[in-house]
Formats: sequence, C-alpha cells, structure tokens
Amino acid sequence: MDPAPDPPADLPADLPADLPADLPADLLTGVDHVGIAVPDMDEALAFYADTFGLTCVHEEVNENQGVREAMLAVGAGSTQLQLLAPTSSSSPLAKFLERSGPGLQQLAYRVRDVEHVAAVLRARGLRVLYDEPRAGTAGSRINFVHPKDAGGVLVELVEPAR
Ligand code: KFV
Repeated sequence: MDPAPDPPADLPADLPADLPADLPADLLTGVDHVGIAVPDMDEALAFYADTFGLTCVHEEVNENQGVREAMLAVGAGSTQLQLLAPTSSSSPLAKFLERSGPGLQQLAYRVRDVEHVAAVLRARGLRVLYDEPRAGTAGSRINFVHPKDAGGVLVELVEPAR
C-alpha cells in the first residue's frame, strides 16, 4: 500500500492524524443558512412574506441558545434564511440586537462532520466556541467560529440531522 501523502505545506503540524490530504476543498459542503437578528419574530415573518414572498418552512425555540427561530425557504435552493429573535435578555441575540441592531448575525456552513471541521479550524488557530457540538435547528449539531477570527463574521458549522 502507498504511504499516506504528506499534508499540504500550509497546515500546522498538530492537525489530527486522520485528516484527508485534500483539505480545505472538502471542509465546507454548502451554505446552510444565513441568520438575521430580528427584535420581533411575528413582525419579521409578516415582513418577509409580504415583501419578498418568502414562506416559513420550520419554526422552533432553542432554549439552550435563547432564541426563537424560523427557517424561510428561498426558491428551490437549499440555502435558507434563518430569522432569530431572543427569548431572554441573556441570549446572544439580545446582546447582538442591543449592540448592532437588527441585521445579519451569522453565516452558517453545512459540514459532514462538525467535530472534524472544528478540530481542523482549531488547529489552524481559530477559536471554535464550544468544546462539543450543541443542538441546532431541526436536530442538527452545531458549533461556531468566533467572528474576530473569521473576518468579522460569526461562522456557524452545521452538521444536519441524518
Ligand atoms: N457578528 C460579528 N461580530 C460580532 C458578532 C456577530 N454576530 N457578535 C459579536 N461581535 C463582535 C462585536 O461587534 C464586538 O466587536 C465583539 O464581537 C464582542 O462583542 O470590535 P468589537 O466592538 O469589540 P460582544 O461583547 O457583544 O459579544 P460576546 O459576548 O463576545 O459574544 C459574541 C459571541 C460570538 C461569542 C456570542 O454571540 C456567541 O456565543 N455566539 C454563538 C451563539 C449564537 O449566536 N447563538 C444564537 C444563534 S442560535 C443558532 O443559530 C441555531 C440554534 N442554529 O441551529 O442555527
């Protein structure tokens, strides 16, 4: 059997041993959703329906994240719009709204294995927020990259439910 190929030269030496050599092309598999902070969910749902004709395809409350969320389908694409409203004053969304007002809060990439991608990004020196993935929309497993390590964008990693 051929020996394993050398890792690309620009990767740090302390990457997990089982990383495929063709990174980063395989790291992110799509844009899962774009998250928008809204102060009032019902108002926002009405605005997006009446203005852009976007319909809500899924709604839930994530108590752990302190958010009420609604996923809106955009045409036949697989990237959805996620409206996020805080359910408590300690929610990250409440802090974001207070500081920045309504608007783009996060960009969420779909991944096949959230632990693996988190390990790669940590090894590249980025702050990944949670030690272990947490529960996300519709049974997904999620983690986040700190916006200060990602060009000012809060990056969410989403491993969809199987
Ligand atoms: N985008 C860009 N910059 C941001 C930011 C954001 N969303 N949030 C904070 N910042 C900047 C902020 O402007 C400030 O910069 C600095 O980060 C610290 O802000 O240059 P500046 O002015 O110093 P703080 O102090 O307001 O925020 P902090 O308490 O540090 O919290 C930031 C962060 C990213 C650690 C926190 O928001 C967080 O833990 N976020 C991850 C969890 C989250 O956002 N949950 C809600 C979505 S739940 C979800 O999406 C789900 C369930 N799902 O499945 O999709």
